[in-house]
Amino acid sequence: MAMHLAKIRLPSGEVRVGVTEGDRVWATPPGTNLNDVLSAAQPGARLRELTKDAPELRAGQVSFLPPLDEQEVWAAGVTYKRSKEAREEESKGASRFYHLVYSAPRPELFFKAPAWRVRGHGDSVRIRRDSKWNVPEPELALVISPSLKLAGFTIGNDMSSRDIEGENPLYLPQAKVYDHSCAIGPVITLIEDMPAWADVTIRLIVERQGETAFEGATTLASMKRTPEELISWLGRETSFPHGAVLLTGTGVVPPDDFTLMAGDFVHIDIAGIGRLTNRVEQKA
Ligand code: DO4
Ligand code: MG
Repeated sequence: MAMHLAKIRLPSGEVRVGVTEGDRVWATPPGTNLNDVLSAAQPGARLRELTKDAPELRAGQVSFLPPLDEQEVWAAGVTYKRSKEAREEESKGASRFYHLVYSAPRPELFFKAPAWRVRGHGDSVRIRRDSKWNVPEPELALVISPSLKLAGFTIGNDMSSRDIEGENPLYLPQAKVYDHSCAIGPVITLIEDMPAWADVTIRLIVERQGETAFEGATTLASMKRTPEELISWLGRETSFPHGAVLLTGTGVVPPDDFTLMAGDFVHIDIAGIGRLTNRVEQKA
């Protein structure tokens, strides 16, 4: 069974880097941070060494925090045809820019959240009060070391207000960046433990009052860009002393008559990583 990296809160309240294997969890010694593992030449071996004397816990005894220390979260956009087409539809006057960015060598990259604004597995995510058309965006997230090496993968939800972006693409930061608009987790899968790229399925399920209100899926075979390409553009003129997390864009867009509602649950499953679940809320 594959090992995963996590940031956990222990029953004592202490926060540690953790290792999970199925339902079993081990904490690394105090003072270890995620980059100590992610920057190691052999992250899997480093994890085993750090946890060799740790007592075994069960997943139910700990809570899973966003797997971040001080890493910034960035996001790529329009990396799947489905995302390009949905945005061309929602933003009539500006549709040609989505076509251009889908085909251009330079990808769309935007700053999504500092680590402190990121929500974890089991936390709530938010829809804006000044928007009537909101969707989750289920995305593979690249975990990048300070030296810009791809170290692993996690799951991201790039919550988005489609009517705000559709009104004018210059409103993108308001459609994408607000309190509780980004969730990441629950664990990081090291690259050596990830299934073959083209076989990786990303599935989105929106649950409303116990029923499935929307379900859709894609595979990484449909992504137009490679992780290496996105990381090289991200790091061209920007350094990341704490490393970074890069969301790679959505390939699952619900139909135009669908919007999230407060009380919905968003489940995102990515093969080889697990499930990220968040409840949707709207500020009173
Ligand atoms: O162009 C706007 C953002 C696109 C995006 O977030 C995505 O394709 O996932
Ligand atoms: Mg997105």
